[in-house]
Amino acid sequence: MKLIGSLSSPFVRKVRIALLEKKLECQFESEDVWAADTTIQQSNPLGKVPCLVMDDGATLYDSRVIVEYLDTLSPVGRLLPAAGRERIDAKRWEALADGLLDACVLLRLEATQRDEHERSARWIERQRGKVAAALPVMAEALGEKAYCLGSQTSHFSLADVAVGCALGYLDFRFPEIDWRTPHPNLVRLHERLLQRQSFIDTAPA
Ligand SMILES: N[C@@H](CCC(=O)N[C@@H](CS)C(=O)NCC(=O)O)C(=O)O
Repeated sequence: MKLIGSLSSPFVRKVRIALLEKKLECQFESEDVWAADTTIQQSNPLGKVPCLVMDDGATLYDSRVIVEYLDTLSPVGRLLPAAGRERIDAKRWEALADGLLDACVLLRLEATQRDEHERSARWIERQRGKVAAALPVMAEALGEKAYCLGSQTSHFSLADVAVGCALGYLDFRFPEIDWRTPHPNLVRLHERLLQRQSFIDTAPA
């Protein structure tokens, strides 16, 4: 398998963490999707990373589909519960964390890919509002649990991978957004996740 991506993308990081947690071998091919000569659309018509090239040459995107596929390849480091309410809870956590990241990526594009006169204050405000609204919902759902998923006894899952990537990206690209002061339980989760080798090895760069 080959993963096409960039070391700064939080969506690519989600897949890299899944590969490490599941101890799956995979080549990494670095791709700058913003470069004029990018060939990403030969693998993903949407022109986005991550994109997974499977051994038979078929390609998979996006990060949610890739991670779900990887989880079927081995019982090691199971990331998604097999079925039922817990499985869909994990997917909802992932949708929330990815949605926060979508807003962050749009904010970043506004700042890096558009000229000053093209930028829209209303659009920026709208995206910032999504980030600001998602964080307290995450904190409320986490409560005093060690990990996102489960009620009394929580356990590490894809939900934590997704939330950890979202919080890590905020620190990486938006250090001015203070999510720590209002949400000490998210800080505790983030610190717990940062002790895992998979998170250490994939720190955004
Ligand atoms: N929903 C997608 C989002 C992927 C995404 O937005 N990737 C960004 C890099 S962080 C990208 O490739 N953007 C290029 C573009 O929008 O043209 C996923 O989960 O994989």
